Amino acid sequence: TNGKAATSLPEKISAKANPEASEATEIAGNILYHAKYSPHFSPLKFGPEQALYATAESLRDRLIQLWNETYVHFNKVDPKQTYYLSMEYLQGRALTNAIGNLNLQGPYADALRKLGYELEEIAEQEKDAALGNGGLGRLASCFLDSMATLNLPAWGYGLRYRHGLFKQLISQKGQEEIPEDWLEKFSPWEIVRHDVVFPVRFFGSVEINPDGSRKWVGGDVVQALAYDVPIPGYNTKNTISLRLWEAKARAEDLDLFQFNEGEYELAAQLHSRAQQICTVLYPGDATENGKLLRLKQQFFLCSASLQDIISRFHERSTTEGSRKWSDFPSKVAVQMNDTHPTLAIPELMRLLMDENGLGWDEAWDVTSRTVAYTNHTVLPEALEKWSQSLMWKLLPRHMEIITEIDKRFVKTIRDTRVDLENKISSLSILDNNPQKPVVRMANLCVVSSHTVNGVAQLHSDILKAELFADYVSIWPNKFQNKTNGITPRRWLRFCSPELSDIITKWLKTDKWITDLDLLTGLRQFADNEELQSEWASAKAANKKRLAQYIERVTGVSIDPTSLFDIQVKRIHEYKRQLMNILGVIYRFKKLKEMKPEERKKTVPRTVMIGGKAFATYTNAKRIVKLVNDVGDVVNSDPEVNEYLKVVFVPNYNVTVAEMLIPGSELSQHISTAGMEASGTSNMKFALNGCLIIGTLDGANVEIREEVGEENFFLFGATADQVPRLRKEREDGLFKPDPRFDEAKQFVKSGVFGSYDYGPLLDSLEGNTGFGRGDYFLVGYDFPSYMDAQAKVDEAYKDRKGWLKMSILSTAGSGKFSSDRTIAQYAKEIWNIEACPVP
Ligand code: NBG
Repeated sequence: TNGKAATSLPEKISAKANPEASEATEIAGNILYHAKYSPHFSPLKFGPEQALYATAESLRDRLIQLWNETYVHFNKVDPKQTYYLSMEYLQGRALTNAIGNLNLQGPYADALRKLGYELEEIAEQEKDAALGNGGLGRLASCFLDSMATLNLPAWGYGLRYRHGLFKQLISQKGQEEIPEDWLEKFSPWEIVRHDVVFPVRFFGSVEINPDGSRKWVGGDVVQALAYDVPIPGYNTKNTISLRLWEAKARAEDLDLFQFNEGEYELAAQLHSRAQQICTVLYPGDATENGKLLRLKQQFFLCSASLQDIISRFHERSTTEGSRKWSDFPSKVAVQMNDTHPTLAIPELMRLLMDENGLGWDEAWDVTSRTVAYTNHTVLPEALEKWSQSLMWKLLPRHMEIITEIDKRFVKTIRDTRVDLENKISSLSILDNNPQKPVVRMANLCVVSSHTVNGVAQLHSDILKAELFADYVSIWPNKFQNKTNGITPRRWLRFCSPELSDIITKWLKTDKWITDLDLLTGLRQFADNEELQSEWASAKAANKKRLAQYIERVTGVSIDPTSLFDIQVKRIHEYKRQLMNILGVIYRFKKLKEMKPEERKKTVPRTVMIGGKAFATYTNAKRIVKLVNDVGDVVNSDPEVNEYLKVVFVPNYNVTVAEMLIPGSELSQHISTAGMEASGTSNMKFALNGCLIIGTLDGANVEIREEVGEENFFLFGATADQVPRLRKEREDGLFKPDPRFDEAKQFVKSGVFGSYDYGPLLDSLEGNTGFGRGDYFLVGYDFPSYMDAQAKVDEAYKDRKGWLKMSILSTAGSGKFSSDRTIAQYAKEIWNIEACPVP
């Protein structure tokens, strides 16, 4: 590219005769217009960054138009609409995605070329919107893409965090966190809506009116201001909204008197308190203050969104006053993404009763027919429980309502189910244990929602059999499964155009992009040599691109012909990155012991591990450090580094995933069975023709069914064996495999540096008093894991066999489109229908 030549604004754009070219000319003119007249940059400069913003703004014009058309159409048709409430969205970059969904790839690339840039180079300038932690947030973003693509009347609601998920820096100390700054300049994708503002109250007290009705008064009131991010569907006009709330103080909250007295901080205290609410994603909640702030965030999302939903319910009334509240559930569906938005329940009750005069029974009927709850984990530490005293302080009216919901629920059980009498203490919403009285948010969700779902078949089965078993006996029809999915646009079409083109060529259609089941059509060609060779060269190109990226960000040069083995996800003990690296350590030791000619017979591997550890999760941070230390030693070992490289990929995020996944050949999804609710990167890898080594956990089970068991490297205990194995492990009845001991010993011997790995390794021991007696069963699963890895090496030696498995993996991934998932939610939970803009 000639980026340098174009740092000042081009004077003229040459037009050509054909229509594509004229569209490109128009777009180029548009981009220039924004470069000149948007107030953000000096109009004389046109570097890559200016080009990005101007390009994005030119696209935004189109998106706003489509967004408006969609809004007007929905208002006219007045369909039932879904509102997806989520504390997290991991949107990643938007430029390539918007251009791709609007099918403007060619014209935009041409337009930018006229201005001296390549589209890819400009796309590279964009920062990720990382308003989420991991799978749960990325799922929400995939869902938005599918809702828009399926023309569903559906919107997302979230928070506009000033700083998204931290940036991960790897130093000699291991992981360091630095604040992320996606709004440093500004985001070209959001439209601030000064006309959409709602008050949200905190603290205060409850007043009883003469007629017995109640009113929440006093406390602090902050303003929720809407920012709309338009979400275009693929190949459709429908463009929906991700509405993100920002917290603002009111002008009158500034104490001018104090300010003029020179007490600036005091004067602006309400401003700074309002500002705190959306400052960071997931503020640490170890302190009381931290807990209070998180609870404020959750309530802020729920209150603003519900007020907005109710005002739209009124707005769409055709004739004044024609709306009946009992119609609300046939116009509105609210989906709670995990328990974080649980406060939507008491807030809707409050708005209906206190602000709109409904009685309890009517309000309860409306609320419980409107809300539904998705559970995303069975890990006890992630099931939210809020202190009752904190809740009374921050949300006194809501605690009254929750107490009443609980009282009525318990009474119904006592009256109708004597057999559950001794279960009441665990089924109730309030846990009144005098040591630590809490509100169990998951229980509130189950009691109040019309539908509860898990996110993969195994997970949903576990919810029904264990976590929510007694509720199932009360409401057998309340519980469903909705296996997660991923958008095939971002996760195949746009991140791997080479492979996509091959698929389109062999299927003779590109309809698979919105009908992913069509991929099964590839099965008949899995043995075809021509397809295999095209497949191999697309994969090779993606691997080469990945190798260049790795070298650029880590300085480690990797062999693009080695087997690329990847594990990327949040670092957590249950996900067992520790098992992966212990396997690598064992492999390294064996390679060291081999004679050179023996080594030559092995399959060269590059193991890449990436992911962020929660800032205060010590063992997870130790794992990050260990992977980096092992990498340092292995990669600089001249005897071995031709056959093994170990890379820690820093700052894993959506954009890094888009680079890694297309270049992967083997990926690891190796959680202790029963602990990973679904997993969604497993689906992305499989879709990109990457083989999985994994346990029978989460969606792995269904992926293996779909791609065929001969195309999946399975190992490990099953979920139903886990409790017994844990018991045996604790009781000292477990005999470790010698390979497991050897790998741990090797670390202890100090080969990987002087860092004290004692506490980390102790967590893998039976009952030593440290750790949890190998709670995650790394020791138990290690031998079968190593055996499965040996099978991987054997399989990789057979190039044709491997390519066939790779093709079959893609061919079997159709089920995992989020279009399928969302179509099921629409039909089986929300009861909504498509509403395409004509
Ligand atoms: C996560 C699970 C994953 C699952 C995603 C999306 C939470 C609480 N849960 O297994 O751990 O894929 O949700 O459903 O983040």
